Amino acid sequence: MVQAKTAKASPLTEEQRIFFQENGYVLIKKGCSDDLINAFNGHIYDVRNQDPMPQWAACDATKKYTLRLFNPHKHDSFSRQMMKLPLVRDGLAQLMGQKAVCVQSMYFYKEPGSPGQASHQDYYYIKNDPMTMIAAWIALEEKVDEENGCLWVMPGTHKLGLLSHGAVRNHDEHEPWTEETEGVDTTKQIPVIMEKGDILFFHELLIHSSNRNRSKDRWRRSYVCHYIREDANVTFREDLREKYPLD
Ligand SMILES: O=C(O)CCC(=O)C(=O)O
Repeated sequence: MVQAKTAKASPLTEEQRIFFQENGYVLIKKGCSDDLINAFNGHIYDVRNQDPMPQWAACDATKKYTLRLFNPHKHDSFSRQMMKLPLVRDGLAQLMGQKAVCVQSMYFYKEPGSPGQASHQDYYYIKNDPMTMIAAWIALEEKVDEENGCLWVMPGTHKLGLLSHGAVRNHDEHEPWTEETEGVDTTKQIPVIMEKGDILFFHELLIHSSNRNRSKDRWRRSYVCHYIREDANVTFREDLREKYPLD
């Protein structure tokens, strides 16, 4: 009997792997179906529409994380399933050379007017040993562009090592509670324009950021999960120690 395959075991081409190594990121077009994304967005909407809203899905506009649900995969099976997309699981295994496990997830809804996140390297926030972390950022809108606050990346900066981070400089664009890379000309960042279902893999040392959503009526929902190699561990961050397998 032939077992049904849910995805190609090696979804990334050689060119895509080389592009990731050279640039610190790679964009995979249409890695997730519109139907699945619509169902996921509808599910999160329904969860947040409950009365009372479950604690994990609640966001307080006066606190951190107002733009995002933090670690929904720890509470919600749909979010966990989205964290395990076969293309992501197999793509990460190609990039890491071994199986990946998930340590963090964030569902961003970033409604019009919401600030973005200043330029940073993810490793600054999530130390892991050995350093193996890669993010997978999935676009949950028809279009994610400069107007509604897309991600910006600075190609090749994953080769710079960990940079110092300090206070956020531009409060018009960025959430003030985060920290921002110092000593690098971040105007060299380029926008990553994405369509629904596109998946961006990026390295933990890649400088990236996003700006305020300046559209009138377009949200910028996205789901981003952070993964490490299965034999690696998150250090320091007690809240992100648990490793979620992707099988
Ligand atoms: O999506 C964003 O606006 C920022 C996400 C980000 O910087 C990250 O996940 O590390």
